[in-house]
Formats: sequence, structure tokens, C-alpha cells
Amino acid sequence: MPHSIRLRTFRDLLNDGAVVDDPERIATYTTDQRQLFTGAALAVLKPTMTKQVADIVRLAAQLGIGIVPQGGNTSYCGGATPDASGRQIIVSLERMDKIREVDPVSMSISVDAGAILKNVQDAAANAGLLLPLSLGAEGSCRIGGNIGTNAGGLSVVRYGMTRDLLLGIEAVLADGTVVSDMRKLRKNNTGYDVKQCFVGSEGTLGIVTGAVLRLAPLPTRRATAWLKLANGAPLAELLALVRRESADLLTTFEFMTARSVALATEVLTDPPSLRAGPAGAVLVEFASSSRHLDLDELLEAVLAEAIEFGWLEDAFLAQSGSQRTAMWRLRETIPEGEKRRNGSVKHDISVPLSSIQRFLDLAGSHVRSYDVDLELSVYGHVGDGNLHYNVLVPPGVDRLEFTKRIDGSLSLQLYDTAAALGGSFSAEHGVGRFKKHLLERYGDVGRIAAMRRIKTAFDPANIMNAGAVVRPLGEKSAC
Ligand code: FAD
Ligand code: 2HG
Ligand code: ZN
Repeated sequence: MPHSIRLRTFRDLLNDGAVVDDPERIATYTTDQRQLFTGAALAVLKPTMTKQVADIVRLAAQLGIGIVPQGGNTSYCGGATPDASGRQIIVSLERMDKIREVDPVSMSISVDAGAILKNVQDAAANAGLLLPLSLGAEGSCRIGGNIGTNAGGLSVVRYGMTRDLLLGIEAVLADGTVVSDMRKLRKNNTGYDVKQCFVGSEGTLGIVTGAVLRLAPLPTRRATAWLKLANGAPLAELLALVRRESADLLTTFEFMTARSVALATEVLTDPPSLRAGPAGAVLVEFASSSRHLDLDELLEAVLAEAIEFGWLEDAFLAQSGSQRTAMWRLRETIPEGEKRRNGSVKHDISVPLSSIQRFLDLAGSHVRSYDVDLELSVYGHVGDGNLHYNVLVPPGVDRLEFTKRIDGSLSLQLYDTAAALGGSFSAEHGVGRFKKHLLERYGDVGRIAAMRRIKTAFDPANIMNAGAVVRPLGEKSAC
């Protein structure tokens, strides 16, 4: 069937303006966030309600057209980018962005899957509650994408990943069946936890159209500090001390090397004068909803202990909201700093906390023997054992060519190192299209077999985000 007729059948199904096929207008949907790959799409479809999503999926299944679900298109692994065939449609959830209900008593929020994370946070805050999911892309990523990637971010150490916040789901399966389980229950042991299948599935099992998320009491007090790490400071021990002595009020423990801090400083118009110590810096934050706790006093006492152990060269407690914001801005601007310089080859690794220092030592020696002139930007959510071990693209060097070279050599040494320490090649960014070969290389054989069976059971015709994450049963490896 010619493309124009296929498109007309979708147009008949949706309202005007909901089917976009002008190549210029869909260019931002067909290129991944890091501009490493541009695919092609028959069209971008923008439904406004779950029934329309189900109709689209049914029609696509009939016509044998592949579907790529898309939220904010901030995936770092090309998960929301179509392949180059031009035979897939992108289903963008951007028009399904309603906050359906905030229930302050049950402490939950029900939303359309296309709701922007920041808007969901704000809706919760307006009801005096906290949606404890926070990441640099929160102004543009959407809840369906957060579920699709099991997003983590800046407060996982206290509240967990997206998986831990999900109470209910609404999703459209590959044959158009709607799973409607938007309940707010904490307890519901009634067989398989189907909603969890969609977490981290990166659009390969169905399209999430709605979600119920768990909320927490809104912190009314915060204590934030910038720590300059002394030479040889033991990161894991410092974290253990801070966590124990905070009585689990710790919400953030973000590590940054001096190079990462400098990259952020270079691009900020009014940067704070904060610097890293010889072993880097840590942004630490305690938060509490209780008005009766003096968090500054608590944090000060904990940091005094760390200084006594010789782990800190110095520590600065934020004295005002603006100082706190400045500390956070420095941390959150690091990805932009890398981008403005000439980009980086990203390694989103995790290892058990007990092996963090060993990873840093081994990885550092691999980098030095690969090329002593390479520069690194290393930072991340050390509270979760997660490091962004990024190799900076040297100025003036072709970014794509450099990325390809590093991906095929040094990156594998770094991932091998993480794997040997019991770690992961993707802590929070997912697999998408770019890391499929790594799943095949490092994934447990039995686990991959189970994933392929799940994929085939949910999507026997392989129409949902084909080419991402995992091969269905019967498809041969291209690696
Ligand atoms: P998209 O990129 O649109 O999609 C991601 C995947 O989910 C794709 O495979 C897509 O097919 C699938 N998907 C999207 N919507 C749906 C749906 N409705 N149903 C089913 N599948 C769907 N990630 C972290 O975990 N922690 C961080 O700290 C973090 N920081 C970031 C900072 C920056 C500056 C940027 C650019 C990215 C960052 N990310 C981070 C990565 C990214 O923002 C997250 O992975 C985010 O969750 C993706 O959401 P999205 O709406 O943009 O999804
Ligand atoms: C962060 O922690 C994000 O800021 C982005 O996960 C990491 O750009 C990166 O490498
Ligand atoms: Zn991160």
C-alpha cells in the first residue's frame, strides 16, 4: 500500500494536525537527543486520548507498521528514535499531558503519560507534597519516558528510581488492548505485577498512556553543603557516615571531579566561587518535612566528624536559598558544560558501592594507557553507586568519529572493568538502540532469554519499537 494511503488511514482516525509528515517539522523527533543518529519516520502521530492511542496501535498492527513511542525525546541511548527504514511511525504523547488527580490523603498523583515531569512535580507541590523524581531533563522529559527508562536522577539515594514510585498504570498493548490499572494501592498482591513490565521496557512492550505515582511529604527544611574532598578521601566511607548520622534524611550525595566542576563553571554567566578539592567535590543535601528538626546543625556536626577523619579539605554550608541554588546549578550544568566544549563519550556505569574507588583507580589507568592526553569528566550519583565516566571529545576533533573510535575500544575496557566488579554498563540511561550490543555482551544469558520471551509474548509481530533493547525470539543477532 503506498505511503500516502497509509497516512490517510491514520488521518481519518485522528483530528486535524495530529498527523505530521512534513520532514522539516518532524526532524526534531527523528534525531536523538545527543545528535548521534537520525532515523526516518513515515509520520509523527499526536493522539490526545487513550482511545486514540489504542486505535492507532490497532491500525498499525493491521498495516504492519512499526511504532516508536516518544515522550520528551531526551533519551541518551537513541531509545525514542526511529530506525532509518522510514517504515515506522512515531507516537508522541506530548498532547496527553493532563494531571488527572492529586490525592493528598492517599499521597498519590494520577497523570497522563505525556505530562512533563516538572509539571507533575509542581502539581504535587501545590498540594503540599513531593514527587521525589528529579533529573536534569525534568523540564522536557515526560512521565511515560521516565517509566520507559526507569529514570533515576538526583534523589534516588532516599526515594528510589521511577520503578519505586509507580503505583498504577494505563497502557496500550501491541494489539490495541488497554491495560487499565490506575489504582493507588500500596498493597495489591494479585498475581503478576504487570505495570512493572513497562518500567525500563523503552517502548518495546506497549505504550504507557497514564500512571499513578507515589508522593512523599514535601520537605520544608533542607540543609545543603559543598564538600571539598581531601586527597585519598574514601567516598564509600564518607557516604556511609553521612547516611548513618543523618538518620536517613540524606536525599542527595553527588560526586564531581574538578574537571566537571570547571566545565560547568565555564558556561555559567554568574558562577559561584566553589571549587573541588584534590579528590573532587560532593554536593550533599538533607531534607525533612518536619519543622522540629534543625538540619543545618545536624549536617554541620556530621561534616565536623568527616573533617576530623581528614576526609574533607573544607565544607561550605549553604546559608541561604540562593547559595543552595548556586550549588545545585553547578552540578546540574555539567552536561551542558560538556556539550558546549565539544561533547563527550558517555559511560553511565554503576558498581557496588564497595567497589567505587577500585573502579575509579582501574578505569583511570585504562584511560592513561589508552591515551595520556585524554580528558575526563567524571561525576554522578555516587549515593547510588552510579558514575558518569565521560571522556571529553578534544576540541576541534570530529565528535561522531571520535565517539565511534572510543566506543569500539576504550569504552569496552571501561565496561569490562565495571562488569568485573559486578557492575552495569547502563545504570540509569537505558539500552535503547545504542547499547543493544552491550546488553548482548554483558547480559546474563538466562536473563536475556527471559527478556526475549517477554518481548515476544507482549508483541508477537514485533511492531513496538523494533530494533531497540532486545531481539524478539527468532531474530538473529547482528553483532
Ligand atoms: P524519551 O526520550 O522520549 O523516550 C525514552 C524511551 O522511553 C524510549 O525508548 C521511548 O520509546 C520510551 N517511551 C517514551 N514514552 C513512552 C510511553 N508513553 N510509553 C512507552 N514507552 C515510552 N536520566 C536519568 O535516569 N537520570 C538523570 O539524572 C538524567 N539526567 C539527564 C539530563 C539531561 C540533560 C538529559 C538530556 C537527559 C537525562 N537523563 C537522565 C536521560 C533522560 O532524560 C531520561 O531517560 C528520561 O526518563 C527520558 O524521558 P523522555 O520523556 O524524554 O523519554
Ligand atoms: C546527570 O546525572 C545526567 O546529570 C546526565 O544523567 C549525565 O550527561 C551525562 O553524562
Ligand atoms: Zn545521571
